Parts: sequence; structure tokens; C-alpha cells
Amino acid sequence: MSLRVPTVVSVAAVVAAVAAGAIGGYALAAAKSDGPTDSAKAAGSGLATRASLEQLLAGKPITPTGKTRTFDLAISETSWELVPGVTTQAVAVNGTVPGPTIRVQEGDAVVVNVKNNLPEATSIHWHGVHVPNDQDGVAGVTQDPIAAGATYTYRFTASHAGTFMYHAHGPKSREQIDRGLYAPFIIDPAGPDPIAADVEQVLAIGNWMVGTDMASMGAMSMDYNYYTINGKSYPATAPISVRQGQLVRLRIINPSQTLHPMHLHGLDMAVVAKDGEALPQPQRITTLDVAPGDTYDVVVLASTPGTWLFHCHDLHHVTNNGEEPGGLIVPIVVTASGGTTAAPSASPSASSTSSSAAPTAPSHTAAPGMTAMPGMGG
Ligand SMILES: [Cu+2]
Repeated sequence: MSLRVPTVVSVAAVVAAVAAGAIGGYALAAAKSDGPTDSAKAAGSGLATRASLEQLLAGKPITPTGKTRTFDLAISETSWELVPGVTTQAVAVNGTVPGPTIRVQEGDAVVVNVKNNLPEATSIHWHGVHVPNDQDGVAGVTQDPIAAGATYTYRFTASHAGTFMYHAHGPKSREQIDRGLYAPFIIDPAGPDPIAADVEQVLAIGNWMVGTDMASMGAMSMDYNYYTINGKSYPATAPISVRQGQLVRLRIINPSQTLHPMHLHGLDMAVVAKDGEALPQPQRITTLDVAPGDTYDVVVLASTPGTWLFHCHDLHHVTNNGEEPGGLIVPIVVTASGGTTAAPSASPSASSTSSSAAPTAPSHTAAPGMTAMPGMGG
């Protein structure tokens, strides 16, 4: 005989459960405490069961595409300009911070040759991608460190679609990541992308200690004084230019070691995926807490013309060595339909009301090098 949970819970029972301190699904479960077995309760109420969790965590099988995609990454100390006048010795991949975006399709065979031109060991971890254990890139655990001057080849299959990253995971990973050794890793779905955004931009966040000798400051030092998006501090960050009505997808990755509450002015964001995994119910928000190690996909509808700031709301992070504005600010410039220039609302006064991070002038243009965050997906 099948046992069924009542689908209607009395208002009085829910009120009583909430008053007793239970919340959400637990409130409903408590209200049904006179029901039949626990498992039947779970099945009827939408609560997780062991079977549903096993299915969720197993993921879906990926069909190999039969294609092999090979990438060559060279890791080297490189002089890198964060903002005009401020240059530091970065740890770059193929000469850039972040390193080149690796973009493949789920089911592709991926081969990555990593040449270590540093004077110290390193290794590369494929953050969020499901790889064989011996390809996970954890020096000292799954492989020997890639010694100075050595090359190591990683091989795995692109496991599932989403926004991921790769970054250092060797004995000096903290210093190497703080100096730029990270990059986006994007896996496209085998079929059509249901979001079908008009414009897409990857935003990789970095924290820097410039003018300090990190090696002498100890492992606990977090005296960051510059903050970058795609390797550049505002006003050198590249604005995102879109036309009114376009749908914009931002792939946000945080390899840095602090939380960044990213706030969008004027327009709402819909969070559609976390750590590459599509959310069953997109949520409409204006501020997104992006913790260390997080990746998020958010979608913005460019409904209103103007220059709308997307910036970190930890205001230490919108400074350049203590001077505001700087750091983690990206203008989203929405041009009125039919127009060719930014709308009048892109004036200094229009963007200075809700945050002290607002720029004093809208004349910021990207440094020439900023727009060239090379992709390797072609
Ligand atoms: Cu921040």
C-alpha cells in the first residue's frame, strides 16, 4: 500500500511550526509530524532523498565529441601594468593576466602542455572540472611539482558545461595566484546554449600586493593594495558596451583570497549558475557575494541607457593603493536603441548617488591592452 503525505498543510500548523523556530522546509516537515514514514514524507514534500541526491551528484553522462583540443601554456614572470603608472612583476600565462581563457565543449578531449619558466616549482589545478585524480594538479598529492624549467602535460575530458577556472596549486600557490597565475576555463554545452545572451564577458577578480616583498611577509599577509578585473584596476578596466535591450551574460570568477560583494547599479542581475551548475530557479538580485573560489554566471538585461557601474561593495576594493576610485569597477555602458553614443544619463552626476565608488568623470577608456584578453577557444 502506498503512503501519501497530505499536500495541504493547515495554516495553523505552519504558523505553529514557524513560531516554534522552524523555518522553510523544516517548518513544513514539522507540521506534518503526524504523517507516515520519513521517506514517504520526503518524497511527497520535495525534500531531498538519498536517491535524489545520488542522482544530482552523479551528473549526466557526457558523450565524447571525438575532438582533441591542445593548448600550450607558458608560465613566466612578466612585467604587468595594473593601471597606467603602476607596473609589477606578475606571474603570467603566455604573457597575460589572467592567463588565456581555455574554452572547449563538453566531451572534448583536452591536452594542456604547461611549461614552467619560473625559478620555482608550480602545478595547475582545473578548478571545478571533473578530471582523473592524477590530473587534478595538486603538487605533492596527485603529482610531483612541475620543477623550474620543466614541462608537464595534463590530459582529461571536458566533463560538463559551465564557468570554471584554472590556477596554481603548487607549493607557492598563494603567492603565484596573488601575482596572477589564474585564468578562466569555460566548457560550452554540447547542444545549444539556452541562455543565448547577446553579449558575454568574463570577469576574473584579482588582489595584489604591490611594492611589498611578498616572500618576506609570511604566509598570512593579506595587505592587498591593488584589485583587478581581468588584470586591470579601474580606470583601466574595460567597460562593457552594449545596446539597449541586449541580454548580457557575465561569467564572474574569483581566484583571489577575499570576498567580493559585486553590486550592479540601475539594472538587476539574474543569477543563473554557481560553480558552473545551472540554478533551478534564477534569482533576481543587485549584489552578489563572490567568495574565494566561486564562479557565477549572471545575466543582465540592458533595459535602461546610461553608464551603470558594476563594482565591489567592499570599498577598500575600489581603491588603488588607498586612492578612490580604483580597483574593482567595471562600467556597463548601455547605448539607447538606434543611438551611436552613450545616453545623456552617462554623466558624472548620474552615477554618483548610491556609491562612493562612482567615478569623477565618465571619460575612462580602457587601456589598449585591456580589451585583448586572449581566448584560446578557437
Ligand atoms: Cu571586493
